[in-house]
Amino acid sequence: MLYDTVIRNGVIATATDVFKADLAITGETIAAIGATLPPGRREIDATNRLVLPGGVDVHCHIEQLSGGGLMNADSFESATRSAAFGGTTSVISFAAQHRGARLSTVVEDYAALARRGAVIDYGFHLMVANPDQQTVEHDLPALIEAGHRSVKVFMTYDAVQVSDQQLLDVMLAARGAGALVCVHAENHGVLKWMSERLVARGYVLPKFHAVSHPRAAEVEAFHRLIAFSELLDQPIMIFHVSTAEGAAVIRDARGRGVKIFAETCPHYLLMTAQDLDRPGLEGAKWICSPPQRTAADQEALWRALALGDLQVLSSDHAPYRFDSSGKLSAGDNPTFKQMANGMPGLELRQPLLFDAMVSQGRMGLSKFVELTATAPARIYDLPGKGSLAIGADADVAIWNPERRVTLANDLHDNAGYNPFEGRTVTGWPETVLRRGEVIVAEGVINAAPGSGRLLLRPAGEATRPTGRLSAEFDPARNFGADLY
Ligand code: DUC
Ligand code: ZN
Ligand code: ZN
Ligand code: ZN
Repeated sequence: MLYDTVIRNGVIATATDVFKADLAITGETIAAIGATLPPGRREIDATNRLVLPGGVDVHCHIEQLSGGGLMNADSFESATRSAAFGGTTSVISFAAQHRGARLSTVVEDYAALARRGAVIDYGFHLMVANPDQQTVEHDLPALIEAGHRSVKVFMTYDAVQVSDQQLLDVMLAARGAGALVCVHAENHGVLKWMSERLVARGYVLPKFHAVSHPRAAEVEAFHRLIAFSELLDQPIMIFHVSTAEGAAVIRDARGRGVKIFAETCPHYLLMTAQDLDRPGLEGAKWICSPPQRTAADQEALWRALALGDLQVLSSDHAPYRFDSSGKLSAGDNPTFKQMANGMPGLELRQPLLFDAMVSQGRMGLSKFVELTATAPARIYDLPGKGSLAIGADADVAIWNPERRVTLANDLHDNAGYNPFEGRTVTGWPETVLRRGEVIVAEGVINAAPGSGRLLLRPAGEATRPTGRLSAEFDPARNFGADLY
């Protein structure tokens, strides 16, 4: 029997093991992993290379209309192409509802865009901004049951935020249908109050964006959200943790048995609020929410990742060009409040983290694989993704651990700038396979737009309540009142 492809003589890494072996592919899946496998129609020499699962980036905004009505800079084609160049082979992006839009239509629209452009496999978070009765009682459960097993809500941003009551509605609907609830958690009132005072006094430069998001706003929203999770016994994912205090709140809640997950992103580990402080409006390129914080926060986040308090590393890819179509859409003298939030991150998420974790020795190869591929695939129930195992999808990235690259303004997304330009990293994904097909080799991509596939997800472990309802939430049992 002849395999389709054999990747030979590499060092294979999973979230638990690192070992030298050949890896064979038949069709779209991994057929064998072993010491000396028989030949394949195609042989890939991986001597002195690492053979890793393709990265799984579960937080990226692609071809998405922002709350402010601004289209982000990427199409599914440009975003997923850039992901592939960085060794990432699966994404979860957002089907983003706006007020007045019907969620089921929104999902159809985003799915059509992805079907046309995506070059890697993709799933959707159901982003709810209009939790009316039709959404909460009909569309949301139906879409969850159809395999979109995660819901996203914002606790801030005027155009998309949900109230506490609405958040509870969405969480209860997710609980009924079986979905993880992902949340952008910052206190809306604090952000508004701070930014209005800053702008009124003329503090409008990009660096004041960081000032306008006090760390207490994150801490307060985490506490409130966790209280809701505890009340309803509904699992949640806290997006983009940025502060030491926020990580501590999560650790504390997990310690008392609340089922919550959390992520952080490369920019919170590798940047600080100083990155916003540049001449003129230049700092707008680094505006994202929550903002970058301090070196002490970086250390606390690394520690939280090492301890398992945070389980996922995502990019929060949200590309806007540094021109009137994006960051500078509000005219000549914009305030930080009018500048689109977000940075491109899909392409460099893995190279930056490989360098920080593996090359600089912070955590090691298996932890890198776990945080950037295996854990996100498990928590979000992406079938066949995130690990190298027999029967799994043959999504493979072959890394040269010695290659040094000075990052330039040459990313394959459409943001037009690289927020990490000028840094040097060691370790680079040179060859990338998606379901057995070589899609990146020698700096060239070969993947047809639309060849990526929609990932529908079963209701997995992360979506399941613990089964320990708080007394208040179970009035039927306690008081004979049927509220749900
Ligand atoms: N913040 C968000 O909440 N979403 C997209 C990007 C960002 O910076
Ligand atoms: Zn229906
Ligand atoms: Zn967010
Ligand atoms: Zn985001």
